[in-house]
Amino acid sequence: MNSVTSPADAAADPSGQQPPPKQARTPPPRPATSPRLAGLCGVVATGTGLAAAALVAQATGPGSAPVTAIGNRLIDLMPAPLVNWGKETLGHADKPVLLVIVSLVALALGALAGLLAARRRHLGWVVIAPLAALSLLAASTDPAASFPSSLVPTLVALVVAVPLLSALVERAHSRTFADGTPDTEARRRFLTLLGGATTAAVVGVGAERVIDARVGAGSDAGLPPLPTPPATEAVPARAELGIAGLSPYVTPAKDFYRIDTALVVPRVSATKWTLSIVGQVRKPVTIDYATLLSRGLMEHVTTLTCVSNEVGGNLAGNAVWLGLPVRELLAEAEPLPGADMVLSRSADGWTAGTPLEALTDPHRQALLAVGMNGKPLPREHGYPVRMVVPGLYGYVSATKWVVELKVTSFAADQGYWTPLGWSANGPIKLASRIDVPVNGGAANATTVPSGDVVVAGVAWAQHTGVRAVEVRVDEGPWQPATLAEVTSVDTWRQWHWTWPSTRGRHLLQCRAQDATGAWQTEEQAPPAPDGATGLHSVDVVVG
Ligand SMILES: Nc1nc2c(c(=O)[nH]1)N[C@H]1C(S)=C(S)[C@@H](COP(=O)(O)O)O[C@H]1N2
Ligand SMILES: [Mo]
Repeated sequence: MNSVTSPADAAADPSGQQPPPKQARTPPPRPATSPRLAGLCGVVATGTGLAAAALVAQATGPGSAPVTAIGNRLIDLMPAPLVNWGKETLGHADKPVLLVIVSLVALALGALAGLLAARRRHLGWVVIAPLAALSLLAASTDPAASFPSSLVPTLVALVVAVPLLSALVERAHSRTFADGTPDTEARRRFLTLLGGATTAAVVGVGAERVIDARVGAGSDAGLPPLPTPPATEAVPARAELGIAGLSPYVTPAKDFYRIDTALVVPRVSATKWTLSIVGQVRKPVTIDYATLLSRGLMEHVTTLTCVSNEVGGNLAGNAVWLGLPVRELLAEAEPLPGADMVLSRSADGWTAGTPLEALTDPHRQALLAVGMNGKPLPREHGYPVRMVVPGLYGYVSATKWVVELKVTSFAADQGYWTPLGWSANGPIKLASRIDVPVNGGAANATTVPSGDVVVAGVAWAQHTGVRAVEVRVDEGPWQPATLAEVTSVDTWRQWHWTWPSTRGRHLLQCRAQDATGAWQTEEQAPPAPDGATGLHSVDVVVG
């Protein structure tokens, strides 16, 4: 039985016998390719492959592109302090920054694959195979993409990048004829391929960006128009003071702040959308978009606020939301005793934990919203359907692209941000802000002409209501501001005060009182874990 030996056994043959030299049959060694050129081949091949994959991912779901899929899984795996650090230091740039980092690492690994492939063609796989496996794994676990089509972009990347790398590396080494003259024709072919691939990659990425920006709300074929709600909430003219620089009472969708953890804005088709109410319920309910629209929708004006908003910050916005009260669907599902929370889940896997009683309360208009300011929700704000709950910070209530409501308990479940160090409960804190004069900061105080100066801003205490706002100058006595009207206690309230100013540098501050009589606290607290407090201050120079 010792006649069977594998090639590996033969190589390790302890007898020391060497296999006969094969020199005669192997072609003469290729001239060496410069490492720089080999690396460049790898970068171009990888870049072209990734661009092709990103384009294809426009059809299979944006979360299925290799870079996005890996980026999303990285966010999932990152420790909480790192996620929070990214959010705090980079703000909205955190996502582009992460995508750029993942892309650069992929291109760097592509360069390495190029170097290896230039030595021996199949060595490139040492880098490519694990990278592809990682991408396939990341895409297949993407909550927004459907398996197995989510694997297609990565496979496309391979089909493009691998032969391209071979072709580039094959042509990269400088050839010379027997008489020593360089083969300029071969060089030209190499450069043409390199340039062509680079151009294709750049055009591909550009096209992908254009398509991504174009495909938005309302693009679903056969989508029924939004119904005119029987119950509309007229915005009184006196809700809008019309002061230049003051936040408008109703925030246009394009100016509305945006917070989402997903690397790319999820694209959910309204015609395919369904919402399921599951968990601790007697009768699970599933509803589709057309049915949702056919129900008696209502309009309600609600001011959304982010828990991450700093004192004086602009992560708050007011909109007219059109939707179905969540309580109606919950009533049909019949929550079981013991349930005290609803975990709403987005198509991108994000979750929020909302107290059940806030959603079943007949006096709180918690909506499954389909419309924002008279139009279908923009994609960025949760198209086709999102939650809006008056009085609760967005992270515990305002799930965009919502697809599931799980009736559960705070003891059993947690929303996305809770294990990352944010409070399980997030009632919005009483706050007020000075919009005019603009806050230039202590080092760069706004200059206003002397005389009567209009000071104006907004104050909010959603679901309780704002009763009063006061302003003080240089920590002097508090002066009452005049309040504008509101549609309900669920929105912010504009206010203004005329300041008989004196020349020099001054500090303006405001504070609000809610409808229960409680005054906004002066005590400073950071946004984590349950919302910032403190007074908004603005430095001005009267000159
Ligand atoms: N799917 C999903 N929904 C989400 C979020 C998110 O990251 N993903 N962020 C929440 C947070 S923290 C806030 S403050 C609001 C913001 O809603 P907007 O982006 O429409 O202003 O959405 C909430 N809904
Ligand atoms: Mo938020």
